[in-house]
Amino acid sequence: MQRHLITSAIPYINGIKHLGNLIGSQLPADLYARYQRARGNEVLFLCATDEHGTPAELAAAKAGKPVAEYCAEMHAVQAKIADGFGLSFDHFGRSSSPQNHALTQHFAGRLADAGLIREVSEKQVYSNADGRYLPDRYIEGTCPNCGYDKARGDQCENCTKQLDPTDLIDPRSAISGSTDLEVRETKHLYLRQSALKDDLNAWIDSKSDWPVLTTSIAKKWLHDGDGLQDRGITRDLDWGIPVRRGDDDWPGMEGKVFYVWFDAPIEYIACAGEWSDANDGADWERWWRTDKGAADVRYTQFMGKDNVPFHTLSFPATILGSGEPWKMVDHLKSFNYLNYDGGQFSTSQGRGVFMDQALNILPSDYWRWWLLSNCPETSDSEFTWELFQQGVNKDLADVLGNFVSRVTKFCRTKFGETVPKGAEFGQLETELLTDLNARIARYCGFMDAMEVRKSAQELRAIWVAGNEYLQAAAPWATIKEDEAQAAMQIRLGLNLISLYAALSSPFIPDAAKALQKAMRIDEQNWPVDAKSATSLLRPGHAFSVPDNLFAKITDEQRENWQEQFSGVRT
Ligand code: B3M
Ligand code: ZN
Repeated sequence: MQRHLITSAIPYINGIKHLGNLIGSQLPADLYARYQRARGNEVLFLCATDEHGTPAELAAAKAGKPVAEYCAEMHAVQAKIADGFGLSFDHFGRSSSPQNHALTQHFAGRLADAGLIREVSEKQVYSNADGRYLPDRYIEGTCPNCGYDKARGDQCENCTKQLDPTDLIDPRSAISGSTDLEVRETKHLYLRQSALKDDLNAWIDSKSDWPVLTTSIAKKWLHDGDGLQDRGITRDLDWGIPVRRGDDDWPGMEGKVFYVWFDAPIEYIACAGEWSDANDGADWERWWRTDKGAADVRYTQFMGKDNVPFHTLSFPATILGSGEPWKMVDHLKSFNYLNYDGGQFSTSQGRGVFMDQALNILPSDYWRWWLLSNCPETSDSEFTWELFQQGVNKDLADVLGNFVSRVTKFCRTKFGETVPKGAEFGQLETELLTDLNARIARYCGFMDAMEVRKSAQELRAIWVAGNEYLQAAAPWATIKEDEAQAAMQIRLGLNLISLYAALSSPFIPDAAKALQKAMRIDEQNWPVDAKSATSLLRPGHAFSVPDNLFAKITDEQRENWQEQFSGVRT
C-alpha cells in the first residue's frame, strides 16, 4: 500500500472562488486523492484558506467586519461550497490557526539561527490618500521585466516574475488609484534565498519526472538575471502572524507580521496538525517528518502556474534552511489558466462563473466532468457555454446516461429487476473485455501520471465501448430469436454499469454513488481485470432502475445562463 500526501494550493479567503480557481488546483487534486483512495492507498489530502495579507484586510473592511470575524465566516462559506463540489479534503484548515502561528514562528527562528535571515532597512510605499502602507499586490504598475502595465507589487501575472513593490514603473495605489505615494523607511526581515541557491538547484535537478512547465519556471528564477533574490518575509500590517523568533520576541520587529506568502505554504504542514487535533490526536508527523515515518510518503502538490515559483523556490528554501527533516514535495502538478468566454475569469472584476453560482444551477458532477475533461493542462483552455453544453450533453447524457438507462429499462421490461443469467459470453463479449482491459490499464496509467485530460478521454472511451457493444449485440433484436443470448448481453450490460461506477468515481462521485446504489453494490474494489469485474453482479442479484442520471442542457438554458453570466458579479 502506498501513502500519498496531497495538497492543493490554498485559496485566498477574500471571496468565493471562480471555476478557473477550482480547476487550477482543488479539483484535480481531489481527482487524484479519490483515485488513490479507490486504489486502496492511504491518503492524506489537505487544503485550507489563505487568510492573511492585505486582500483579507481590505475585504473585511469592505464587508464592515473585524478581519478575524470575516475570515471565520468566509472559511465556513468556502468549506460548505467545497463540500458541495465533493472536494474530499481530510481537513480544510485555516492559515490563521494557532498551529500555523506556532510553526511559522518556529521556522523563522530556525532560519535566523542558521544565519539565513538578515535585517534590511528599506523604503516602502506609503499612500497618503489611503493612509496606509501599500504592500505587494496593492500597488499596480508596469512590470520592469516585460512591460505589462497591470503588474502587481508581488508578482507580474503576465511573465510570472516575482517582484517587490518598489520595482514597479509608474506605481499607483490599487485601492484608490492614487499616485500620491511616498516612500518611507522601515525595517524588515529578508530570507537569504541566494545562500540556498545551490541546494535548491541540486534539489530541483533531482526531480527528473517533473513536468517541463514546472521546472522551466523554477530554473528561470534560479538562473535568470542576477539569479535568485533574497525575499522580504515581513510586512507592516495589523493582521497576520506576529513576527517572533520561535517563542521569543524579535527586537525591532514589534507590530509587524510575516508576509502572507511566508506563512501560507507552512500551513500545508500546520494543517496536518489541525487535522490531528480534529481526529483524536492522529499521528501527523508520519506524514511530514522523514525521521518519523514520512520517508516513504509520496507528496504531490497541485497549483496554478503563477504559484510555481513560491513552491519550487521560496517554500523549499524555508524547509531546506530550517535544517530539519521535513518532507519535501515529490511531484508538483501545475496548471495553466481557464479563460471565460473570450476573456479572463476575474475575481476582482467579478467576471465569470463563481463556485456558489455554479452549484445553484447544476449538480457538481456536471461541472466536475466538464472542467476536468477540459482542464488547462498543456495550455490555457476556454470555458464557453456552448462547449459546456456540448460536453455535458454528449459525454454524460448521450454516452454514459443513455447506456445506463437503456440497459436497466430493457432488463426491467423483459427480465424484471434482477440480473438475468442467460448464455455464456461469446466472441463479441470476449473482444469487448480484451479491449476494456487494455483501456483500463491505460486509464490507470494516465491517472497515476496525473494526465487529467487523457484520463478523461480514456474514461469516455470506456463508456463508448459499452454503447458500441450494446449497439452491436442489439439485445432488443436478439430477444426475438434467442432469449438466453439476450439475457447474457443484458447481464454484461448491467455489469458494465457497475464497472463504470467504480472507474468513474474519481471524476463524478455522486453519479457513481447513484449507480452503485441502483446496482445495490455496498463495496467495490478498484477493477483491474474487466472479466472478473464484469462478473461481480451474479444472476439473481436485484437492482433498480436509477433516476435519469444526467439531464441534457437545453438551448434555452444555455442562452439564459450566457445572458445571466455575461456581466459583472455584484
Ligand atoms: N492563495 C494564491 C492562489 O490561490 C494563494 C496560494 C497559496 S498556496 C500556499 O492562487
Ligand atoms: Zn512581467
